[in-house]
Parts: sequence; structure tokens; C-alpha cells
Amino acid sequence: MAKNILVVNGPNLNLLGTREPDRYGSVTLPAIEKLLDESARRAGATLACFQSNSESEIVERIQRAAPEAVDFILINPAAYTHTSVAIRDALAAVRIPFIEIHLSNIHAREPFRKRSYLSDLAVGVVSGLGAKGYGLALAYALEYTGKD
Ligand code: CA2
Repeated sequence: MAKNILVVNGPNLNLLGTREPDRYGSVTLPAIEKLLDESARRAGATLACFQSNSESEIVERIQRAAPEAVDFILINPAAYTHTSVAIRDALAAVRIPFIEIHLSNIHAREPFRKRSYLSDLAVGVVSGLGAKGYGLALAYALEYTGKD
């Protein structure tokens, strides 16, 4: 079971629930983080949340996860999904298993969103299930042993 989980959200996801509700839903990021924290606590795990609009801050947060003994990362890299070799390299360097999450179905949108720089390194990808995707990914992370 994963005990120490880090949730990372990328650029513009701080706007969740305040703009484009048809595309991204009406739940705010703090509300999502609160639900995740409650679920993690119930399972006896600890969960830290981080959001940034800056690629370098996300890279630095992922690097810090290794000395913090984070054992699973849930990440919605937002637009950096489609551009960031730096975030890919950080995730590869720390060797912490992660799930890539998207609120929307990135395969049902513009062609440039189909390419992810992270998916082939991920344990799995959740895309198109809205805010529920975070809870589903957390449930998987809590049971993850790396053996199956
Ligand atoms: O579907 C997702 O979760 C995305 O990661 C969201 C990114 C987009 O660039 C990815 O292709 C798919 C965009 C995040 C923008 O977040 C907003 C939230 C509320 C209002 C406006 C933007």
C-alpha cells in the first residue's frame, strides 16, 4: 500500500470551478484536494498537494519528493503534458511510480493533445472522468504494491 502520496497539478488548474465548467467541471481544486486528503487519511496514508503554473517549480517539487520518501505521485501536468521533457525527466529521475490524470478526454480534443510526454512512463492514465478521476487514481495508488 502506498503511504506517502504527492498530488501535483499544473498550469491553470488553480482556475478549476471558476471558468469553463462545461469542459473541466464545477468542482474547485481545493475541494478536490480536501476529498483526496480525507480518503488518504481514512486509509492511514499521508497526502501532500501542490499546484503551480511554473514548469520549473513542478520539476523542483518532483525532485523534492525523493528525499521526502514519497512513494506514489498523482499528476495532472495540464498543458505541460504535451510539451515538457523537463517534467518527464524529473519523473524518470526520481523513479517514483505515478498516474497521469486528465479531467477531459485528451484523445477527444485537438490532435496536439493526443501526445503526452509522460504516459509511457506512467503506471496508468486516467482521462475524461472529470474530478472523479483523481479519486479513482488515489484508490489505485493506495492499493499499489508494484507487484501487479
Ligand atoms: O483535461 C485535463 O485535465 C488537462 O490536463 C487540462 C489542461 C489541458 O491543457 C490538457 O490538455 C488537459 C488545461 C488546464 C486548464 O485548466 C482550466 C481550468 C479551469 C478553467 C480554465 C482552465
